[in-house]
Amino acid sequence: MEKVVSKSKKAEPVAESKSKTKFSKETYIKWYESMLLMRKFEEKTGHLYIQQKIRGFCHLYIGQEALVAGAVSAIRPQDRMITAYRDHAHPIGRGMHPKYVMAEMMAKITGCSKGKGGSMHIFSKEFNFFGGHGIVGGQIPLGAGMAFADKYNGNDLVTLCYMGDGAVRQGALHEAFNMAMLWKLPVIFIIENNNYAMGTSVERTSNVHELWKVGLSYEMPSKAVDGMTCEAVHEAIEEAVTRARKGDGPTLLEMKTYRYKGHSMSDAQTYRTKDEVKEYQAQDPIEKVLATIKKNKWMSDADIEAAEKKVDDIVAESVQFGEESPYPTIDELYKDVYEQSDYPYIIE
Ligand SMILES: Cc1ncc(C[n+]2csc(CCOP(=O)(O)OP(=O)(O)O)c2C)c(N)n1
Ligand SMILES: [Mg+2]
Repeated sequence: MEKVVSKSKKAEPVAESKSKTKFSKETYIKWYESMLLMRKFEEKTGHLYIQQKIRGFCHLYIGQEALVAGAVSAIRPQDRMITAYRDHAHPIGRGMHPKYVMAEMMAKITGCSKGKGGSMHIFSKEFNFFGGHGIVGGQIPLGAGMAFADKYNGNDLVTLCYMGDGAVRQGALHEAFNMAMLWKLPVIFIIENNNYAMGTSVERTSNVHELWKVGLSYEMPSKAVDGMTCEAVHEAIEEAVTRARKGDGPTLLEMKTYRYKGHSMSDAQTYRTKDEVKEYQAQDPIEKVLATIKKNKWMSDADIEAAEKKVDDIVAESVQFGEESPYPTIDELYKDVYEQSDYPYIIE
C-alpha cells in the first residue's frame, strides 16, 4: 500500500546549544505536515458528506490531531494501534496514503477495507493499525489481547489502545485493565477525553471527573496529559512505551483534548456554547507547532505555502481516486467472511 508520510523514526531531543526546543526541527516539521494532512483531509470529508458522496456514520477528529502525531513520533512503525470509530487520523498519521481512507468512506473496492467497512472501520495491516471499532469500548479488550499475543510470542512490541471518555464507563474496560496489570501486558491505554460522549459531558456520567484516576484502583501507572500539544503527548507516550518494553506493564494516559466539530455529521451541538469551542480552538495544536517552526525560522513563508499545496494535492488525489474507483461487485459479499468449520459448538 502506498504511503505519503515516511514511517516514523524515533524523534530525537536536540542538543540545548543548537536550539531552545527539546525536539528537532525535523520532528516539528513532521508533526506540522502530518497534522495538516489529517485536518485538511477531514475538512474535505465533511464537505463530501454534505454532498452525499460519503454516507453512513462519519466522525471527524478535527482538534484532536496531536494525540496521534505526538504518539507516532514516540513509537516504532511495528508497534500496534487500535481505536474506536473516530479513526481517520490514526492510519494517516502512521503514513497510510489517505486515498485508501477516502475510497473506504465512499464504499469503493479500493478502500482499505474493500469498501465494506466505511468510515468507522478503517484498517491497515501494513501500518499496524487494527481499526476502527463501532462498539464503544469494544477495542479495549482487543488491544489488551494484541499486547498479550506480543508478550506470549516474545515480540518487543507495544500496543497503543485509544478510547473515548465515554468508553471509560464500559465494564469491559475494567476486566481488560485487571488482566493487563496482572499479566503486565505491553499496552498503553489512551483516553481521548474530549469532554463529551455524543452530547453527554463527563460530569453528567461519572462521579470521577479525572478519568486517569480509574487506573489507580488497578495500581496502573496513570496520569493526565495536555492533549493539545504534541510535545506533552510524545513525552507521556515515550515514558509509557519505555515502561512497557521493559516488561513493567501497562499505563493509562488521560489525554485532555477537544473536538471542534459535532459528534458525528448530524449534531446540533446544543450541549455546548460557541465560546467553549473557541476557547479550545485558541489552543490549536497545529497553530502551536507552526508558531514554534516560525519562531525558529525553520520554514520560510514559501516553505509553508509549499507544504500546504502538497497537502492540498494529496487530498485532491484522494478524492479523485475514490470517485474513479468502482464499487465492490456482488460476489464480494461472500469473501472475507470468517468461517471455522470445526467450531465445536455448531451441531449440523
Ligand atoms: C456499546 C455502545 N453503546 C452505545 C453506543 C452509541 N454511541 C456511539 S458513539 C457514543 C459516544 C462515545 O463517546 P466517547 O467514548 O467519548 O468518544 P468520542 O465520540 O467522544 O470520540 C455512543 C454512546 C455504541 N456505539 N456502543
Ligand atoms: Mg468523548
